Amino acid sequence: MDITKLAGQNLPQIKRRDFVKASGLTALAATSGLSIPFTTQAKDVQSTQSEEKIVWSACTVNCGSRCPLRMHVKDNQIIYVETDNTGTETYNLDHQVRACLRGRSMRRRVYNPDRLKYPMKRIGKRGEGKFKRISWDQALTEIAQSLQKNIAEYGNESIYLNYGTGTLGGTVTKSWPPGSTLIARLMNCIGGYLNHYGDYSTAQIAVGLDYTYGGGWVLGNGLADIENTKLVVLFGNNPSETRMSGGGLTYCIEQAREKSKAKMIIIDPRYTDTGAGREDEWIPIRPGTDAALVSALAYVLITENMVDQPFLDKYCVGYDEKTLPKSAASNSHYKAYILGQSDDGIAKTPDWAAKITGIPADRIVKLAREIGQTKPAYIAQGWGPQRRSNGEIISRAIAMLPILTGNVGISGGNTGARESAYGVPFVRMPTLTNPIEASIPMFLWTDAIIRGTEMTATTDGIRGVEKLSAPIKVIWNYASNCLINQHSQINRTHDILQDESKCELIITIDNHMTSTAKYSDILLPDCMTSEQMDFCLDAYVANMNYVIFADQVVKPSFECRNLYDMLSALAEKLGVKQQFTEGRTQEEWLRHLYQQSRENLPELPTFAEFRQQGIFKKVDPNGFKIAYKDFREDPEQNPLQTPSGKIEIYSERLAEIAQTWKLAKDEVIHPLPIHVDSFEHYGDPLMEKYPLQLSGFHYKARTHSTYGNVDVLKSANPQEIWINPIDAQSRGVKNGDLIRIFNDRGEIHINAKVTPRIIPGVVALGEGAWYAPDNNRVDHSGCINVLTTQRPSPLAKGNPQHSNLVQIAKI
Ligand SMILES: Nc1nc2c(c(=O)[nH]1)N[C@H]1C(S)=C(S)[C@@H](COP(=O)(O)OP(=O)(O)OC[C@H]3O[C@@H](n4cnc5c(=O)[nH]c(N)nc54)[C@H](O)[C@@H]3O)O[C@H]1N2
Ligand SMILES: Nc1nc2c(c(=O)[nH]1)N[C@H]1C(S)=C(S)[C@@H](COP(=O)(O)OP(=O)(O)OC[C@H]3O[C@@H](n4cnc5c(=O)[nH]c(N)nc54)[C@H](O)[C@@H]3O)O[C@H]1N2
Ligand code: SF4
Ligand SMILES: [Mo]
Repeated sequence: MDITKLAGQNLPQIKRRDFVKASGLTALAATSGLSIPFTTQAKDVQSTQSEEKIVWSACTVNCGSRCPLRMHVKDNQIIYVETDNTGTETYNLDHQVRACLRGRSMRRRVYNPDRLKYPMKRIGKRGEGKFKRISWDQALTEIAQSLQKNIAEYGNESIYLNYGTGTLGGTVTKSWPPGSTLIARLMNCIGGYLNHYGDYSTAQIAVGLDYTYGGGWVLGNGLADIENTKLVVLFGNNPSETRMSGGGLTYCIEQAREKSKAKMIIIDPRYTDTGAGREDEWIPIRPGTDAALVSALAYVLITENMVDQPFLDKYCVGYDEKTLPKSAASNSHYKAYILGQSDDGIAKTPDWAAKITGIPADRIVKLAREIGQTKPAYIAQGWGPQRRSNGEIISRAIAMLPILTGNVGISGGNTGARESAYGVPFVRMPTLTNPIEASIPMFLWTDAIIRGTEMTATTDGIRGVEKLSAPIKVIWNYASNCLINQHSQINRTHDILQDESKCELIITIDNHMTSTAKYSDILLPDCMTSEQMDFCLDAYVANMNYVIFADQVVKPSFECRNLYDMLSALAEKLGVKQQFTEGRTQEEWLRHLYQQSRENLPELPTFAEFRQQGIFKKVDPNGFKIAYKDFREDPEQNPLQTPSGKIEIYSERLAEIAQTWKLAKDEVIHPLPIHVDSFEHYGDPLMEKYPLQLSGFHYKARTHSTYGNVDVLKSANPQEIWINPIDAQSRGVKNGDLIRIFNDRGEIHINAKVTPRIIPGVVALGEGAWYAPDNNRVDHSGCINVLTTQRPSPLAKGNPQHSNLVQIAKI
């Protein structure tokens, strides 16, 4: 690989030292744990170039972190990017929030040849990528007219705000949830819009775990609490890749373990970067079978007397006959299920689970003893295990381990959910009220285009109304690549969008010519974060959180306009400018929000001081987060928000749904967190045709698709399909070979990474590569959504994007 060539080709003005820093060499150094002396290089820059300024900006993408970027600018050009230089290395206090290699390559997104430069209108077919340049006035006039026409004909329920998280960390620019965006604010001025609920991240766990613990989103102990634990068990949780910032969780987990010396066991089909030699044990598991593993662990815990019986009696419903709800049949409790005394008559022994999970029985026994005998234990799941066709029930099953062992509500323990983080109480942009009550599961928007008015509460999980009154006619895609790249089953979406009489207008507001942009009717070129002023917040960190002053670093490129300005101009055309702007500019709004925030947080400096210092950090005044501590201390006074007020191992609400909802034969909803098969999983009859499980993951090369067009990141972290040597050998595939991956939904051609870091029978592909189809619809980038399905999971109606069956062959 010639990195010099790659790095130079798009950016001829690039400087040598900049190249070294943003190059793949540094990326490799970062992944191998080497540190690069950035500050020394910065000094070098300053001493030779006197008029250079440093301006604070931020990376606001949806990776769970948010990072400050200190941009070196000269002559309105970003020449160099650094990160936080304030604070110390003291974890959980004011430690430095260091950007990852993606953020540090921000310059390459700003000056990327894919930048959208002018408003454009589609002239070819959707997806062809043929556009003509139009004026801002024409673009906004056409949008205003189309909105008015569709509202008159179909009502505001036909206007949809698509999922999009490209600027999740922004304040004025925040892109999700829809109700927090400026698009919503504008639509609310003209009668509202069709909302969505749930997200691609956590659709199944958000619904599933709520039945166990209640109260909506289920909390976990903060990761910092790992310093009080003896054992860390992570199910499909990979913070070293999914929370990469130095301000984020990967740093916390290491620092906390440094203190507690807790043992760490990782359960994942892949040997992840979170392991990378730092784990004590990696237990490879067949995807989608965690509930079988947990059931067998429960079997050992029960038969070897390691369950916390007083905890189960006092705090839980349905562990055994004593606490089973009256409505439940006798012997329908969890213990009976595990011991084989309920309907199926199968004891969930380690031997039983070994066949399903691929984990040897003796290893299961050992793990059970380890969990049963080490207290407290921090047991957590990432969101990989739940992004599946049986994800709801899997998320509940994993939570059974801390429940059975009484680890809930104590320091050093956890609920089985992912960690909670502290949030700074900063004031957000007000977006007015949406008069439209209807809301769809975020995953079903393609269906809402073709059969919207057939969709009801019980068939498709429609909320707010019994039934939709209109199909989707207009789509807003703001900071979203979810029209194509990030939504499942691209070829189905393609077919649906080809019929322009169905969805009549697709508006995309983005910085780059993405695959979503190519399927849009009107393209509005947005400013990048560094081309405007905003506050950046909402990172996932442990006990310390922060807000970043993202200042305007350079003037907008080409004809780009920021979201606030373009929507203000559209508001004027729609006759609602005063209501939309309240007479403020973007900067005036930020000053206004800041003033309000200072009332919540008196320690915030003045606006001018904040601008200068760039980042404001605050440590959680309440110390380490321990989820459901109050409940543990006094369950009578502090009941959970479940119907019983207790942890519901047996859920009567789920028993009722299982009776009343229409489900296909291969879909199971069950009152207990049992192991079930589901579509496109191990054991599916479809495996005869497609014998490999294709599992996705979130990749360090990108944040979803964002940064996916940065050449140096691409060359340092190539897009490859992981395949075990056993599966490769039987197909004659060698490392680096070009292979076909296919199922009935599509085909990808990409290179193989033959590695023992993946369990046999499973192949893995990082999500987010930029869809690159040829004329036969074969993708050549490794965009996994060519192969994923739009069939939703049974309970949440969520995206089962990690559950896919495929075959591969050498080309
Ligand atoms: N198969 C599969 N698919 C998945 C997933 C998976 O695991 N597997 N994960 C899912 C998950 S969890 C999520 S959250 C979604 C994420 O899906 P998206 O929210 O669509 O995330 P991105 O692909 O990063 O797309 C964000 C878009 O915002 C744009 N953008 C970035 N900065 C700016 C800006 O300043 N202004 C504007 N206007 N645009 C900007 C980017 O160019 C990009 O087009 O993907 C989901 N899709
Ligand atoms: N670098 C980077 N960071 C990101 C993102 C990104 O795109 N790039 N996206 C961000 C977003 S929006 C989100 S939602 C989060 C996503 O965070 P997660 O959903 O937790 O991330 P994934 O990589 O999908 O899954 C985590 C791990 O679960 C494993 N896994 C998959 N299936 C199973 C299973 O059945 N059982 C078990 N035990 N393990 C399984 C995967 O191999 C992976 O290592 O990441 C965030 N962080
Ligand atoms: S991609 Fe995430 S971790 Fe990396 S710089 Fe941006 S916000 Fe930070
Ligand atoms: Mo996500």
